[in-house]
Amino acid sequence: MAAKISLTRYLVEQQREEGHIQPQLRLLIEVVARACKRISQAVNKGALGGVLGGAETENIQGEMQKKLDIIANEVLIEANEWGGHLAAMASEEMDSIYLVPNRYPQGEYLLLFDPLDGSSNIDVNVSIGTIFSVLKKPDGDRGIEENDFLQTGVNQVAAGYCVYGPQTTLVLTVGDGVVMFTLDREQGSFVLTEEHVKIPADTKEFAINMSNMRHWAPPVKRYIDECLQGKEGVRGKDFNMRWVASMVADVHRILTRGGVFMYPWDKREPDKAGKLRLMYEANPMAWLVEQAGGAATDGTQRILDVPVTKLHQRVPVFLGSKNEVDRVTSYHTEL
Ligand code: AHM
Ligand code: MG
Repeated sequence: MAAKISLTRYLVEQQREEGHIQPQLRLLIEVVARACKRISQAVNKGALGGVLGGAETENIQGEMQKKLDIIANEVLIEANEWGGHLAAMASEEMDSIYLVPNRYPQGEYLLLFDPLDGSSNIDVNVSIGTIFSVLKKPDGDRGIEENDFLQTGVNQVAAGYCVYGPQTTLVLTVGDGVVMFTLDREQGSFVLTEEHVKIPADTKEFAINMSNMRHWAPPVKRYIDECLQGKEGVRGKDFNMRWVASMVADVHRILTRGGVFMYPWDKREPDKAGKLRLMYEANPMAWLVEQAGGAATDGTQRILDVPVTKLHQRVPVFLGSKNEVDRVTSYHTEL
């Protein structure tokens, strides 16, 4: 029987043979994976670990934090601050950037994360996850500032997520396709379980929060109306709908069997570009989806090209099977 390939071995071989991964980046990915293992343990314990429920604090987005949001954030910071691979971090749960303390060596990378995505699903025992994105810090010895993080998604050097569901699965890209690793709890390591992940170009499955329908813009309403008409309508086929309300779980389904995921702008809060955050939710997911042959836009342009002006910037998201994303994007752009 072929030997199982652990994440460590996979990364070492990528570094040695393919030259895709620099040593500091390899360390960074391993450290993030180690932190995800710890978060997975905390998530698994649930009520037994006293980690469920609210923390009675708000993040900068004005959202109430859960205990596990804060625990996951702390785990990621503690794991990453001392290894010498990072210059600074940014998180959905922190107002501004976190500089690696002076007592540790500074590395060349910047790490962004949503420590626990899908927070509303924690207490009801539904899949949640950690999303991360890695950028390079600008050259030079000056101190890192928030502006240094404001790079478009095309500049990412690694991106991924870890989904805590029936299995704990780490999904990764360094710009050479998408690979998946499943946590083997007996061995305590992530094992390679899927290479060359591909999203089919066509699909009959969409994911959107339908309760917001009355607030959508006309192109989104048109797209969903046509899906709902099924065989009898212009699309000539029936569609199925799924909405987990954890982006990580919805994107994981799309990487596994195709589909289209949408979180559009809507009229509830017209001044907000969307609900999801560009830098640590949309950008890493968009890159993974593109690397698996899918597409990701904000309705008019590639998410990876969206100019960044703020760390916690929001963006509308349409991602998944290419032909469906192209269609809903064309409804936004055609005259
Ligand atoms: P979170 O980062 O606070 O968990 O919020 C992001 C989540 C996404 O995972 C998911 O796609 C969306 O918000 C769910 O929104 P809704 O509550 O409208 O279903
Ligand atoms: Mg989130």
